[in-house]
Amino acid sequence: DFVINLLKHPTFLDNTYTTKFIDTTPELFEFRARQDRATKILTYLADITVNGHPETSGRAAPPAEVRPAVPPKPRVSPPPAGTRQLLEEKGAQAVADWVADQSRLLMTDTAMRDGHQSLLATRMRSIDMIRVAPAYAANLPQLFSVECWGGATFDVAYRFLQECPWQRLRDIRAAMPNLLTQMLLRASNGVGYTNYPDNVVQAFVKQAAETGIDVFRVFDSLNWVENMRVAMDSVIETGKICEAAICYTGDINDPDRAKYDLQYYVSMGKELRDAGAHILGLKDMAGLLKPAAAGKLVKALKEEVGLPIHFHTHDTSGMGGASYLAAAAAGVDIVDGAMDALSGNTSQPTLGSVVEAMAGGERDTGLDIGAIREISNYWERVREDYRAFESGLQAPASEVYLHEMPGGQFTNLKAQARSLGLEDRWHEVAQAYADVNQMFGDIVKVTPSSKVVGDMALMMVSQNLTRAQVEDPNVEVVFPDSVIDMMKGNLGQPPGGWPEALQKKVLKGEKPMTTRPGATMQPVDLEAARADLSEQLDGMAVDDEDLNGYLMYPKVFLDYMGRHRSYGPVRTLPTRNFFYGMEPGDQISCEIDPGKTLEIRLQAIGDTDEKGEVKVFFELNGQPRNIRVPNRA
Ligand code: BTN
Ligand code: 3PY
Ligand code: ZN
Repeated sequence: DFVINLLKHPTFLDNTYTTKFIDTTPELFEFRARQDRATKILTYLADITVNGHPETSGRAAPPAEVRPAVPPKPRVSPPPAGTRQLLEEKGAQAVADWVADQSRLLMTDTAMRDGHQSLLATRMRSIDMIRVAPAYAANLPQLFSVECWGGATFDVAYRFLQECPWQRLRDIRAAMPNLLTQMLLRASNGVGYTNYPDNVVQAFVKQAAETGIDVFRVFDSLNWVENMRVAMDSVIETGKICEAAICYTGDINDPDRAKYDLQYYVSMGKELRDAGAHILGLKDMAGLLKPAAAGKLVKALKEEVGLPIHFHTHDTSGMGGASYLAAAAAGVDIVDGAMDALSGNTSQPTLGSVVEAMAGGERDTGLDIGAIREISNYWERVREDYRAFESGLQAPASEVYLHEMPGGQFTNLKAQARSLGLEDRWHEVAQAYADVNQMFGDIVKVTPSSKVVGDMALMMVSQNLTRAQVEDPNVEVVFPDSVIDMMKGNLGQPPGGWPEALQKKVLKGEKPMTTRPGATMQPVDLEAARADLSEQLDGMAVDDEDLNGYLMYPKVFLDYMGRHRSYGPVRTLPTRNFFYGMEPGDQISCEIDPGKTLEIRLQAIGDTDEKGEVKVFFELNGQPRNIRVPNRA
């Protein structure tokens, strides 16, 4: 009967009902009183304390001594006007025009998205971002944007961090009211790994804009512009900024890679401009755009396409900063850096160092290097808590020009190789990745096409298969599902199509699709999906954010909701305690609602009883509370 209760609730009646109601309107859950959320959090803490967290056990642990991560103080309040005010007051085209007018080199910080996606397996929790966001807003109002959402962060939040990605966005948005928030959108693949029906992509973009995204970087994993239009049109319709991206692969200065030459990129840029892009993204996801080529490409795109250019690279080779300098000299408008402590190697070039390199020159960024250092010092401390997710990569390497793996995939694939017992054959995996790319016809490799190439490469190394054997019609090969799916045309079409002989072998005679997958996929009945989801959640009301989470990742979302019922708002726990629980004598606080804080102290851990359970003794806001959990350790 809480449904009736809900319908009469004032926030529902006046239509402001857009937030997570379990967390923000607990009075609706009188039958599970406030105290109950505290019990849930204590249950989680007790469980992790006794059994460890499945994601961190067996991995390197953070330093034993806990130094609190203190975010820098905002120097002014409220924060000065920034790019966001321009968007709000004058619209997306005005922002693009303003960008084109600047002589400064504009910058985006990627620490909250690509930085940790590329260095820490995407595991950074919202609380660590939200705490520092006010310092970004007050102390770095000259930033073009803050990339803080999309890509792999969406499903990792639900799947591994037990938190709602929409809530993360809402909180970051509120903490940085003057800065443009930016996301990475995989066009028809949404924030997933396969094409979705058009109306699912449209609904997702609308919701992301509503919850707080200002700049959408849209790309297609095969550079198929046809497959980007639905997402681009949806972004444009919301009034937000459509940054359509060219994914860079190959080498425009290498005559052996003529498929992706200067002309290829210039014509793609023109197609994206004609499709309505406000800004042209140059997305160098693997960090292959060498300095001389970067200068040449930026110059050509500026002259022939005419849009402002936003260049994104990864520093896997160690050459990323040099490419930025060359691009800046050639007139690039915006570049992506990561705050120093989350930069370098497979992440973005070092933001502070780019700022220093430009300082005092014609293209001085105007950013305060002192403010950058303070924020970076905060990230440096935060990063320690995520030691379990460090890749162990020791140095940049020119090998990236051989394998061409995206920065966001590199460490992931390495971990996958390790789990298959192939760790000491990593350089063979790298070679196989390059071979698979050639075998597939030399394609763009970025999520999800990069995952398909990775799956195939791992399979070849683990089964000791060569490219010649895979291509031989007389050698039987059991292809990974992702390869079959891609060859069927389910991710779209690469330039020049798929190699026919291989495609035939993979599909065993089945006819591939050559049209846009979304054009023939049935639209999802959104209200039926909402009703279906509600029923699976025992009649709980389903808002648009939850519905969109469910449409992207049905099972991941339902699993998240199931755990949410047992563990409550664990996103409010400090990261140390989320991953490692507590030690007797530890005291922490977590704010489960604005102004409502739980003070939690772990008193003692009991022995395991005859039922295999452990009693954990807490003090909650000064009152003793005992929780029993099974000992599974
Ligand atoms: C996951 O990895 O499934 C998400 C993290 C939450 C899982 C909880 S943590 C406490 C309990 N112990 C486990 O092994 N799983 C759950
Ligand atoms: C993603 O899609 O998550 C990426 O980072 C691609 O570069
Ligand atoms: Zn990237």
